[in-house]
Amino acid sequence: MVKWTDKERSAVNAVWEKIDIDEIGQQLIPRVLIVYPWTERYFGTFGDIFTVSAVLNNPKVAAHGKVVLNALAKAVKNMDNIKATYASLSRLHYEKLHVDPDNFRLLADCITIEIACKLRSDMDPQIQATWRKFLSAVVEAMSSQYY
Ligand code: HNI
Repeated sequence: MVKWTDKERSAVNAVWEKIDIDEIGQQLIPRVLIVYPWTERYFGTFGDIFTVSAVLNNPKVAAHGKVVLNALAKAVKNMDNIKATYASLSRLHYEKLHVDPDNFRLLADCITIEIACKLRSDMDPQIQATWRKFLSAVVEAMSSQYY
């Protein structure tokens, strides 16, 4: 289990409080699909995501980031239990969605970039270090049910 200091807990919560899930959610999956275009293969049910403008105008793509961020909110609320919090979600991504777990880190990087664009100088190196530790725990938990 990942251990957190009080300072780390408050840093993660402070970052999270500055996040508008609707705003960042809309931008998140477009960024993933544009920066890492091979991730398109997992979103076959989302319709046209074959060009940058199609990705940017696809309502399912825009909506899905909010789903992911709402799941991330659960990790913020359960920092001592991230692995258990994501056990069934990890299983879903492994067994049903067949998402290669390497992609979790790529998504995590996109989350960090989106948040850094928003926080600007508030995302100082120490905050980034703690945020990275938090997202690493999320990535590890999302990968935990892969066999
Ligand atoms: Ni992910 C569905 C959370 C990474 C592809 N994903 C979900 C759902 C949640 C979720 C919540 C909705 C589940 C349900 O309907 O019961 N996904 C997360 C989280 C991460 C993550 C917290 C990592 C931090 N997912 C990824 C990655 C990919 C991905 C990296 C592919 C590149 N996810 C999907 C797909 C679906 C999905 C595809 C199904 C979408 C749909 O609506 O059909």
